[in-house]
Amino acid sequence: MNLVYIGLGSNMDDRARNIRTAIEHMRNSKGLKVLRVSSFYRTEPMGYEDQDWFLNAAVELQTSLLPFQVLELLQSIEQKMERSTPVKWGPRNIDLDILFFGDKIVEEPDLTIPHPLVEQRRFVLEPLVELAPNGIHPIHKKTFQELLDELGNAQKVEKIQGDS
Ligand code: PH2
Ligand code: MG
Ligand code: MG
Repeated sequence: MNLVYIGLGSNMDDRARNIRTAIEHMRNSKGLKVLRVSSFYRTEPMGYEDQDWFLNAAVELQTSLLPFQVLELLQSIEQKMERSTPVKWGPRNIDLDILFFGDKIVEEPDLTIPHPLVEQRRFVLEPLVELAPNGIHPIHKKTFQELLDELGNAQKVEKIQGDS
């Protein structure tokens, strides 16, 4: 069994609904057990700025599947939701990324775990720290809380109260 953290993001259509639908699909996926869901956060777009703000969240799940099997499940959920991504880092109705997979380190052409940009992204770290402040980054050997403290709050991220 591994504890796995998934990052969810959406900045098209009904963003909260898209995130809730993706979580429902995860709950219905054989082999994934959704344990906890973070609050939802309104976040400034990063990488490609000329687009709407995102809604981001994180999910903690338990699984005995392999990283590539979880990746496949997440991709099939994105496909079911007719994910559209015309532009790299551009607008998308749903994005599901594996952030951490227990303390596993995976470096394959199609899959990098931990997610290589975690420590640069407040929109990932805020929801993650809400779920697991003492979680450890297996490469940097720092807690998620420490990564967030080091990153600071230059990127705008607002927790949505009472709406997850
Ligand atoms: N996802 C990206 C690029 N930029 N910015 C925010 N705020 N939230 C995201 O989920 C996001 C992004 C590519 O996946
Ligand atoms: Mg992403
Ligand atoms: Mg992705």
